[in-house]
Amino acid sequence: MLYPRQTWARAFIHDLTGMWNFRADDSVSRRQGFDEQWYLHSLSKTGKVIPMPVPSSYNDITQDKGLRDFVGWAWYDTEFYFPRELLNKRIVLRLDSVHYNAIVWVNGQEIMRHDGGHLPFEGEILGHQLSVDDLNRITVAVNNTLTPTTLPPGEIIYENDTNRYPPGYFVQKLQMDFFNYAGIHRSVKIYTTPKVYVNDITLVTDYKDDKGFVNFNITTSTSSPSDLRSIDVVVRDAYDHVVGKAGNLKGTIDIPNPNLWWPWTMNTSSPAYLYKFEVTIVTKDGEKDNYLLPFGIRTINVTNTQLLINDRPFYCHGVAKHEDSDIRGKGLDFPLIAKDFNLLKWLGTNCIRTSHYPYAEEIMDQCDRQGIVVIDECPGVGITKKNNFGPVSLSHHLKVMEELVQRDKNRPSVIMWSTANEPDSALPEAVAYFRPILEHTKALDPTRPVTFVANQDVNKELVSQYVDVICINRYNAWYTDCSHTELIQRQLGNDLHKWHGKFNKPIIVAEYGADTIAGLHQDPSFVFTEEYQIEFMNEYHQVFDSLRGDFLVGEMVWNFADFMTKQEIIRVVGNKKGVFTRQRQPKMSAHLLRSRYYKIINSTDVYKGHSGKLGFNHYSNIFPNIIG
Ligand code: BDP
Repeated sequence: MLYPRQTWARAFIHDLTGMWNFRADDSVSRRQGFDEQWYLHSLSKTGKVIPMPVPSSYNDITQDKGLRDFVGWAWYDTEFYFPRELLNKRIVLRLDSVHYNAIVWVNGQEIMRHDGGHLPFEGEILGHQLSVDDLNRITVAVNNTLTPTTLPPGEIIYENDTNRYPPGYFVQKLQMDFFNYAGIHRSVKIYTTPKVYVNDITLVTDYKDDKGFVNFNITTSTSSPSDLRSIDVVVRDAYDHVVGKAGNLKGTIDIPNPNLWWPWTMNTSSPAYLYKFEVTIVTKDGEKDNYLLPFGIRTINVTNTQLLINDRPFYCHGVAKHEDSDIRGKGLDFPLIAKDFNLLKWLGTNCIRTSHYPYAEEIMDQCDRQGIVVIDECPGVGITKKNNFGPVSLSHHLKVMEELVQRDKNRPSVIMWSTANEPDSALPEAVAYFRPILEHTKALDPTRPVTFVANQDVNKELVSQYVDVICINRYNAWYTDCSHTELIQRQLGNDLHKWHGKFNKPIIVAEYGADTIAGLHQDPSFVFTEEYQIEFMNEYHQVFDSLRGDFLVGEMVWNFADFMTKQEIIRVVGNKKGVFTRQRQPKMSAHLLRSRYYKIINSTDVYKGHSGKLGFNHYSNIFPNIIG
């Protein structure tokens, strides 16, 4: 499945962004919509509908608490015209992300179903299912219920004590802290391709001396290449000059003097250099398809102590993020994407983790373009109960990794696949569960390291032996020994040494952080104040500095920005561990981090060695009193 990109052969892409009709099925069974077949008619004819923006989460759009916290099936529909002259094409309906289960109908006929948010799915609409004289209708039913076998897992608890709860009362229990935003989160598009079309492209790049290699494998909808009159493969540089050619579906193209793809902090002259891979096929009947894929030439390797990009050690000074915003929830939001990338650069960040689910392709495009490296994580967060490790969960998890690798395999920014966040990897069941997931992911893509993010005690950890890079989350002086920042260096230092001693693999600290209410100050520091967050982070930074260049290959603060959570007594309107507020204003900690990251950029020999010192000196002493 290729992302719908406009080319001369694929000019028609109709984006259904806008106000859709919306109706939550609040019947006790949540099945009224199916019983009454709401998909057969315009939703507005079935009962009261409200306008709902697509893309967005439906939770924070209205003033209705019931809808914010709704669990069950919610229904959407919208209408569109389809051009008569395109009826002879292959017509595809693509939804970039619907959370969680989705069923999609066109003019009352079911087109497809999909389980799981954050990843795209598509299906063909047949010409006879469409009208060219009248409006057509798309209906989408979305169910946000999380169960022991969904990713992330959750549980519906029925409360049977009628002294305390009305009959049929249930609550959704979550096993992660972030709010379970739901709805049609990303774009919905109708596009066409020729009937014989380019189905998939896999690119694997390499280089040696002054030559780059682009190993390509193209699949088309026709299984027999003899159905094709011609195949033209062309590689263009950033100026659109042709730098390589081929005439087959599989092979290697040599690129003389390649511009390698580098993270933006590692090359001043041409960071994040993107080439274009263009394929044109012509069938015996003269039908033509054409697809253009941006890509970069780079390699990733791992040793016992290092993560290498293009054979140079890479240190990740990054942030773990969330897709989260006021009002839109997890809905695709271009101004927010642009702002976040400006803030990532302002911070001096060279790496993000897509905690705890795959981010929008529009975000990934910016990572490729702007040179931000990505640890690409699947929605395997909160796999902590024994009933989350069964065969149904496993087969779904394997499928999700396939969908993720399929979606992002050609992205130069993606340097690692993360299969989960904080599962109970000390349970014996975890080995039988994660070993095949890690091995399967590696088999799908042998070119990138695989990992999961651990939080167990090193002595109890069972799964990390199967990863390439160890990622761990640590909350010393927050969830343990709260307020005792004086213990951080001793505890974290000893801990990291033990992890490396036991597994002999490079380590990234993938989370560390303290909840901080912006504007709350107290000196001496006190938990939840900005002073505490700074003091806390400074202690972690001392440890990171002592191990950087040894086996520590990255640090990621938790979190880039404050984000919404479920309601619980340890959160005051959301998780406040951001270095930015939810509205993207900096806390003191953002300035501290910025100062630190620019210092790292300036002082890391490998960056100097490659392309000269970057011109960011003036950032390193903005807060000399803070960084000491
Ligand atoms: C970590 C989780 C992350 C939470 C964080 C926290 O990985 O999703 O938001 O704790 O509690 O354990 O702030």
